[in-house]
Amino acid sequence: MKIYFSGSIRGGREDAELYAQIIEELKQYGEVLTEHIGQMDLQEEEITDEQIHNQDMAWLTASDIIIAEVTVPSLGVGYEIGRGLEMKKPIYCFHRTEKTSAMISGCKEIETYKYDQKEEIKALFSKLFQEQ
Ligand code: 6IA
Repeated sequence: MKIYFSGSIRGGREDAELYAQIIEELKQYGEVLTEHIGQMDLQEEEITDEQIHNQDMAWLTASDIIIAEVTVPSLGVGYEIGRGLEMKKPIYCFHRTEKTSAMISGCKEIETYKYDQKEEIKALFSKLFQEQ
């Protein structure tokens, strides 16, 4: 199972540590293609935006499932969700805020969950990966 985890980078890194914990949790269910999203010390200089886009699109295409933490609003995460939908990938979005964008929670093809504690997200992963 190839998992594409999506989380904010230039949209804001306040949840980076949480992303790292989510990625660790996801690793028991498959290969996480986007482990760098949890890195605390991202060095962006050595790679162009075009290379980032093309590499991420290749990983998105190769993935079996997309998991996005959408609490911190990010253009890139929204873009990946939209492109993933076009590719008919199963998409699961998680947020801690009361609401997320209506374009995410209002889309029938996306499963959106509100959670408070990271233990809840672990239980949700266990359930959703059993269904895959
Ligand atoms: O608009 P944002 O930057 O917040 O978009 C975040 C999303 O876009 C993430 O889910 C990533 O998949 C993707 N993304 C944005 N920037 C990068 C990136 N930067 N590397 C990989 N994916 C990215 C360079 C960091 C690298 C040198 C470790």
